[in-house]
Amino acid sequence: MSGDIISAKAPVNIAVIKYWGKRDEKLLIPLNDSVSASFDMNVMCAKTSVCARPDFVEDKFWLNGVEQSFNNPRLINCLLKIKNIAAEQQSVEKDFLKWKVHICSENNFPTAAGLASSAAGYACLTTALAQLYKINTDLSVVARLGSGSASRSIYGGFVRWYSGTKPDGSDSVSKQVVDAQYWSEMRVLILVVSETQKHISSLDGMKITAETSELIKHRVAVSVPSRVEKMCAAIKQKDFATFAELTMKDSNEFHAVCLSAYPPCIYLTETSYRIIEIIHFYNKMCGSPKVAYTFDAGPNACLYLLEDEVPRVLSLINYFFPSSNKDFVKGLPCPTLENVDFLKNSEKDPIGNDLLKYVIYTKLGDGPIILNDGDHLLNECGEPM
Ligand code: 2P0
Repeated sequence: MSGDIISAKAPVNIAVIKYWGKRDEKLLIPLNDSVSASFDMNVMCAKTSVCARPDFVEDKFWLNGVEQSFNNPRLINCLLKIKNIAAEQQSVEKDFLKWKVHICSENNFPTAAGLASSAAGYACLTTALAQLYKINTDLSVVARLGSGSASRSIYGGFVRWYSGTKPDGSDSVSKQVVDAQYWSEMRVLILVVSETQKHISSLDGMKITAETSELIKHRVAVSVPSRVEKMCAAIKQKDFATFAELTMKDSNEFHAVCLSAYPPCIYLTETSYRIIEIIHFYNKMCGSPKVAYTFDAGPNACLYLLEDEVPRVLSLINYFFPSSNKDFVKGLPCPTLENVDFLKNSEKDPIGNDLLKYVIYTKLGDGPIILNDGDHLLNECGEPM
C-alpha cells in the first residue's frame, strides 16, 4: 500500500428550509428536517487533499494555507468514524489504519464573504477520506459529524436532511430530492453585504435558541414538518411561486425564532431588511413571487430565482444599491442589464451607495467528486504545495 494522495471537491449549500437546533450536540443530530440546494462547484467549492504514510510523525491539517491544530473534536470524530468503518469492512490493511494523515483544504471563495464554508469543507474532507480508506457507507452521516449542514453537501441538486429518530443518529441522513439538472433554470444571487458585525456563531446561537426560545418548539413541532413536505412537492413540480413563498416564510420564521432566544441572536442588519422590502416590492409589482430571499446566520442575502428573471433582478439591485466596485457581479457571466424605467415610475429612491460588497451569480450543481492526479494540494512528500 503506497502513500497515494486523494483529492476531492465539494459544493456549498444554502438551505431553503433551515436547520436550527440540535437534539444531540456531540453527534450533531438536528431538531428538524431541512432542505437545501447545492451550488455549482465551478463558482464556489471546497477542495481537499488527504494522504496517509508510514513516515508521517503526526496527523496534520492545513486550511487555506495555514496549519491548524488537529486537536479539533469534529475533525477527529470524522476521521475516527471513517477508520472504524474501514476496520469493520476490512477495506484496507491494518497497518494503513495506524499511519498518520496529512489533510490540506481550501475554499475557492473568500471566507471573509461570511458564507458558510464548513458545509463544503467537511463534505469534501469526508469524500476524500472515504476514498483513501476505501469505505462503502452513507457519507452524509459521516460529514454530519463535522458540521450538521455538511450532511447536505454530500449530494447535488436539492437535498433533504432528515432529523431521524434514533439516538445514535444513524437515520439522520441526507437524500437527494432532485438532481441539479431537474430544475435547470434555477439561479442564485448571493448579495454580500458590506457591514460586518460580530455575531453569535451558529453553534452558540442554536444552543441559546434551543434552551430559551418558546417559539422554536412551535417551529419544530408544527411549522417545519408541514413546510418541508410542501417544499419537496413544490420542487418536484417546479412550482416556483410556492417554492419562493415557502423559502421566504421559513427564513423569516427562522430569524424570528433567533430573535426570541434570550439573549436574542440578531443576524440581520439594516441592509438585510432593505433587501427583504425590495424583493416584496418587486414580487408585488410582478403579480406573483419571482424572487425568493433567504438569510443564514448572518446579514448576506441568498436570492433564488429563475434564469429569465436574472437581468431584471440584477438591474433592480444595481438601482437600489449602486456600487463603485468594477467587479460587482462575480461567478457566472453577468447578463446584459435591463433598463429600470419600471422603477423610475414607482417613486422608489436608491437606498445607498456601496451597501453591498459584491454579488455572486451561480446556479445549482452536482455533489462532491474525486479529482484527477495533478489536481492535488499536497506534494509527493505529503506537504502543502
Ligand atoms: C442551515 N445554518 O440550515 C442553517 C441555517 C445556518 C442558518 O446550518 O454546529 O455550521 O456545524 O452543525 O451546520 C449553520 O450551522 O452548524 C447552518 P453545526 P452549521 O444551513
